[in-house]
Amino acid sequence: MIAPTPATDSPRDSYRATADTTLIRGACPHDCPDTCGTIVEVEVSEDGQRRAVAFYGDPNHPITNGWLCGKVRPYLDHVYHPDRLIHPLRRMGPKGSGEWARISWDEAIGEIGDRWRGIIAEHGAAAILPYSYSGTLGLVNMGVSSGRFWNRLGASQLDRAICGAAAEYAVEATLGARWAVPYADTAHAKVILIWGHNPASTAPHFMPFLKAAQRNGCTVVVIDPKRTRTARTADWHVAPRPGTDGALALGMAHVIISEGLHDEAYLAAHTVGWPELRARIMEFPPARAAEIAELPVEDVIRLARLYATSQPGLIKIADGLQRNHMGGQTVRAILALPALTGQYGVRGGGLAYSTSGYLKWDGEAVNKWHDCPPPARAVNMNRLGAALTGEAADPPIQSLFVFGSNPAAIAPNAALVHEGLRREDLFTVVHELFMTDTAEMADIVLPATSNLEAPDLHKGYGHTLLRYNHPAIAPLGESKSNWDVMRLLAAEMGFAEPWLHQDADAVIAEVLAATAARNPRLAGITLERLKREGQIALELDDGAPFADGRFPTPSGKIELYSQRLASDGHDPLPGYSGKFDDGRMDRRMDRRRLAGSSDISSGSRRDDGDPNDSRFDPGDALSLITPAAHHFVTSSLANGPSQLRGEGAPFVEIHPADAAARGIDHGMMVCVENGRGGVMLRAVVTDGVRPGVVASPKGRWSKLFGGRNVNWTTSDALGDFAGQSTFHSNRVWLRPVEE
Ligand SMILES: Nc1nc2c(c(=O)[nH]1)N[C@H]1C(S)=C(S)[C@@H](COP(=O)(O)OP(=O)(O)OC[C@H]3O[C@@H](n4cnc5c(=O)[nH]c(N)nc54)[C@H](O)[C@@H]3O)O[C@H]1N2
Ligand SMILES: Nc1nc2c(c(=O)[nH]1)N[C@H]1C(S)=C(S)[C@@H](COP(=O)(O)OP(=O)(O)OC[C@H]3O[C@@H](n4cnc5c(=O)[nH]c(N)nc54)[C@H](O)[C@@H]3O)O[C@H]1N2
Ligand code: SF4
Ligand SMILES: [Mo]
Repeated sequence: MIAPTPATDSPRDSYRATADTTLIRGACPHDCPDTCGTIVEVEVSEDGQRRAVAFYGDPNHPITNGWLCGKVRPYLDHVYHPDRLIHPLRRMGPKGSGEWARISWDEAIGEIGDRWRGIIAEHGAAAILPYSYSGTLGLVNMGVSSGRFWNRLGASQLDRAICGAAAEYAVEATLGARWAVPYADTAHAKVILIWGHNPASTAPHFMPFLKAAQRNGCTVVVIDPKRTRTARTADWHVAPRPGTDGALALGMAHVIISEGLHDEAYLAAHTVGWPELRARIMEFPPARAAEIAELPVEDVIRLARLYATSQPGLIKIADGLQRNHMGGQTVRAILALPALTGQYGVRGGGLAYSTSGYLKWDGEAVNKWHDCPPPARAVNMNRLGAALTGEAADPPIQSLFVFGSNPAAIAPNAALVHEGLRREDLFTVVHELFMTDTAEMADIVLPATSNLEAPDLHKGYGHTLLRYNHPAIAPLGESKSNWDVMRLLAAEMGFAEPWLHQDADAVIAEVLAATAARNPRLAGITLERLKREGQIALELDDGAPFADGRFPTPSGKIELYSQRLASDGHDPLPGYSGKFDDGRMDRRMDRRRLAGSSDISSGSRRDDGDPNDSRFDPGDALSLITPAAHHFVTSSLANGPSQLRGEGAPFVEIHPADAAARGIDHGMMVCVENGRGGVMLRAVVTDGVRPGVVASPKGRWSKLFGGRNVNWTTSDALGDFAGQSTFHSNRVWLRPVEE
């Protein structure tokens, strides 16, 4: 397939094409709100071979603006990496031994079919678990490939709650939809609270807009236990203890109400539950909030006054903030602040979380539920280790099919995940570009295409642009896209439904048409136009989100008191429960305890720990957060030479006072451990983390660094809402080790 070249007559034309190359438009597939427009420069040899020779940001994409982040700029090194998997492989030695034999696709798919038919006969199709997440965010290769075939098969459903489930639930319950202030409207803000979010690394194209706002006189505050790259550019960095933001927000609300800075008229007109919330807020005087968050009370008061008196006031959050036991209620408490001050619907004020709610693909077109057996039981992806070692008992998981994810490196409680993956009776297939920590544990490895090699459609979650990804080059070796593998598996399993055999473009056209029939924001946006024009913006009203004062909740108002939460068994008011990880619990003890339990949704069993383990004195515990690495996207790109150079050796940041108390010097190797496991990291002694907190970025490939990463310590307990992961609720103990 030869993709068309982009238009070259645009007013801002600065493409670098030469007479010998073709330019192909694409979209960055990574889990990042910016969803950049990319340009691939392709050389076509005389015999028709296509080779990508340059890769850069599209100058005609209004968010990308001609530049890509440092992670993705060297993308051609990723595409042409010498370690790319290019043939299917079958395991020869014991699991994880690295002994492989090359096999054909026919053999690979035939063997998968044979194994699955046997498993289905004995246990039913629910004994097969697909595990996929954010390797690509494309409609076809993520959404549709994670739905249709698996639903038709009757496999276990995967509850995809590893990232932002609690915030999504909280925002939808409170405001009715995930709508966000556009990046460009940041210019109108007079104060911006960037709360538990690090856009300098995780949404880099927001930063020029933030700087422009600052030049306009906007005050920027970053609230983060770590002095991140974003915090360094802020006017004020506030560093609370992790997990205490709910109390901080309620304490700020207390100040706002006590000083009469709230907007009674707005609250009366646009909210439900204001009197009840008011009573709740009264439980959090600033002194109490300050004590919980371990901040000076003056800072709580100052922050509240600053936010309530500088308007428009924008609060920008992402998902790192809520990866703890109280993440959902934390977000609820924060969402109450713009309601108190009447900032929803004000241009440049209110909330910037995600734009995902403007366009949700038609679920039926994506998943074909009506043509499939009833959904089988769901397995929470955060509980993978537990599920593989007995928690998912009826039926037991006998086969795991991983694509677009690297659970051996990114899932919590890694020791238990590995214990599960080592099971001799577990038939594991991994579809990957590289021999990741997860692929190493497979029985069959299938080679996957990179983003340059397969078509797809992308929508941003930080903006409202849609962009088609034209394939630029042929698949490397024998690699195949996720969707092409689903089509092969469907044929192997004898499923004749045409919606399991369409090509990617037909899938896109169908989902677009089905979605457009219900969502006027897609009016007139067709596959043909997307292929021709580059990005197309959704049709949105001109005003700020919620400018008409209507919220798509059941009441039509902001639900400060949420009946939906009450019905789901949660505190219907924003609150703060003070629930933290214990850290002492041994993972095996936990599993034995679980053997008698059928409840996989509660996280409470983590609370009691093993108080007898003398290594773990509660008085010496530190709180470990594992934020985004600047140079990787979780574990994607974390095997790239320039990304690895940028990130350096795996490290943990620790405050000088905490380091001194443990005899840790800058540069020493330290053991970071708790009852779940441990990892060796290089100590970086810095006041860039607050006392009591240590920080080590997520995403390391264990196999490159002694076989372990920080997820050997993280907890697989679930958070307050929607089965949320709790990576940042993690208690650890540090000690120096001999080298
Ligand atoms: N460079 C890069 N970009 C990425 C990713 C990546 O791995 N690398 N990952 C992508 C993905 S999957 C996601 S979900 C997004 C995440 O985007 P972000 O949410 O911006 O990223 P995180 O680093 O996970 O978390 C943000 C910040 O929250 C802080 N934090 C942790 N716990 C707390 C707390 O209790 N309170 C407060 N106030 N702050 C807290 C951390 O120190 C961190 O600086 O980024 C995406 N973009
Ligand atoms: N300690 C700690 N761990 C965390 C987090 C944390 O905050 N702390 N954050 C969590 C979060 S927010 C997230 S979203 C998850 C992300 O975890 P994952 O969703 O697993 O994402 P990646 O680590 O990027 O791994 C994606 C894999 O998919 C592969 N891939 C890319 N494109 C394709 C494709 O087209 N087809 C196939 N078959 N494979 C492809 C890549 O090579 C890569 O190995 O990690 C979580 N892990
Ligand atoms: S990771 Fe984000 S900032 Fe980097 S190129 Fe992709 S979309 Fe753009
Ligand atoms: Mo994520």
